[in-house]
Amino acid sequence: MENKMFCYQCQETAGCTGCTVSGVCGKKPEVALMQDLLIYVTKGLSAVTTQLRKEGKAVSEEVNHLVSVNLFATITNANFDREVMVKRITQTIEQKEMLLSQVENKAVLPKAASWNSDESAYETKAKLVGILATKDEDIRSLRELIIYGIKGLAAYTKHANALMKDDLELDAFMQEALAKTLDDSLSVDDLIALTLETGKYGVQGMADLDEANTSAYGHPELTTVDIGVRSNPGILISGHDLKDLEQLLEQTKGTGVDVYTHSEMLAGHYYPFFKKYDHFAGNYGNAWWKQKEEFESFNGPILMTTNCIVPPKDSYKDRLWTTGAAGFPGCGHIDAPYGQVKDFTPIIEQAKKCQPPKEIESGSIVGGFAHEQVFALADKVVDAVKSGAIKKFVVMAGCDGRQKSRSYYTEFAEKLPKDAVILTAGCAKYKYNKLDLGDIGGIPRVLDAGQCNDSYSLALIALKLKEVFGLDDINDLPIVYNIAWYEQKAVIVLLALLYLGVKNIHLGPTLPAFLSENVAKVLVENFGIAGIGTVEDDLKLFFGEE
Ligand code: SF4
Ligand code: SF3
Repeated sequence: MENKMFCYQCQETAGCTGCTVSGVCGKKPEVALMQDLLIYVTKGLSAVTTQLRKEGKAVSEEVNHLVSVNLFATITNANFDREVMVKRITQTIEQKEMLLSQVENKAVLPKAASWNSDESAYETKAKLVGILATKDEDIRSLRELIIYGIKGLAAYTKHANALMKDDLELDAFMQEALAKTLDDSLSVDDLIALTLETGKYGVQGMADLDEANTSAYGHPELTTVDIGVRSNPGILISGHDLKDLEQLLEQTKGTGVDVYTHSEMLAGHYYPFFKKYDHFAGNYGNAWWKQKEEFESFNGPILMTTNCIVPPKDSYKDRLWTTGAAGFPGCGHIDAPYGQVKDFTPIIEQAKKCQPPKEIESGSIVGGFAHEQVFALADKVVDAVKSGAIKKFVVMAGCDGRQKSRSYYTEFAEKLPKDAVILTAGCAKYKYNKLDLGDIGGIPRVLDAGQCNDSYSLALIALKLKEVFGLDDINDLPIVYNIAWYEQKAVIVLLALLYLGVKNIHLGPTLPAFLSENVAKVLVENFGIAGIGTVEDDLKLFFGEE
């Protein structure tokens, strides 16, 4: 039977091989097809911009933003709206045509750079340019690994762009790498080299975002976040975009509406800037995949600033709003041109008519251990390592997901030796951040740096420890890596860690379906990448017999 679609970009892909009938995430074939075509035309545009740069011509920020938002919109659970994809395809072709006319040497361009058609041909074309259009399994695997890394990177770039930070070198790289995924002359070795280069730019992109976030909002600091509720109506803000959080908090001031964070937006509480808002109430709920129950009981509007949206139930669909690259058909979408203020009035007005959130949890969680906060505690941490009070750090960053097998991470955290400290970032932490794991001489046993992009902080912390202990190799540190992945942002985090020389990363709950046997072998042989086993076996592996 002919596939209706083919997508294997996330960890929950059907049968751990690929979604072919409909997405496990809820993505319909008609959306998947338009996403395939959007990626194709974005590659075409990228080939044109890359050639223009080679010819010494400038490419505008507007075009760079178009490319990164196109990529972002195709990340797992970011945007389910076919019409949005169609509009972006048309816009991308138009932009590409304009730029194509400026290219002197058109002969070097790939076919995608000249493809131009109206909407009536989109579907037919989409069926020809999806993932399976690359026949060689290893080339396909590497191309997709690079593309997924760049999708993750594009999301981070978009957040930095929202804070008016643009990195032209990074944009040029992303576009050049995308164009290279169309180049049939590149060998497996060339693409492996490009994969590592993508990791290098992954570090740069996360550093850019860190700089954008911290210069706008200060350095994250140790913070206790309430997980209960107050008595006012509330708005729940989810996703990763801190600029959206700022604008929402500003606009809800004095309205009698509280603002709560959800999932990855929890990290907003860690930044000093946001502490001045009295109505910034706390964090509601858990990681993305529990939203069907938690959005129901929240009672008020929910603003999704990025992935991860779960197709909403009718009971709260009218309360689900999107902005930026996120979208869901039938849900309200609020946006503004780059650099301008979004008007969240409709959401605030809706909130005023809603019941306050229903309490589902109470108490608090602690976080804010990004690089500066950990550096401030460096003496304490180093002493604890030297005295043997802390024997090992376990990096458990990454994503959470709905598969039952992910209870591994809760159990792993619970059964860790008591002298081990977890370093985390991303929504993976919801598997263990509400357990009472205690502290070691005042250092909490779960140090949460923030969002998945704040894995950058974890890398800086590792580099700092390497310096303090006078080591030559980052792998000589008492740090083990047991990372959970779900979507493409985790792919760029992984590639960034590989670029930094980190070896023996364990990746779970399953290895990516998009790694062919040979590509997986390269990762295993050169970087010691491995999957996970049982909790008991992995504890033995990481800590030996205690
Ligand atoms: Fe399937 Fe994941 Fe693709 Fe959704 S994003 S269609 S679940 S592979
Ligand atoms: Fe989570 Fe979607 Fe990846 Fe940013 S919010 S880590 S899954």
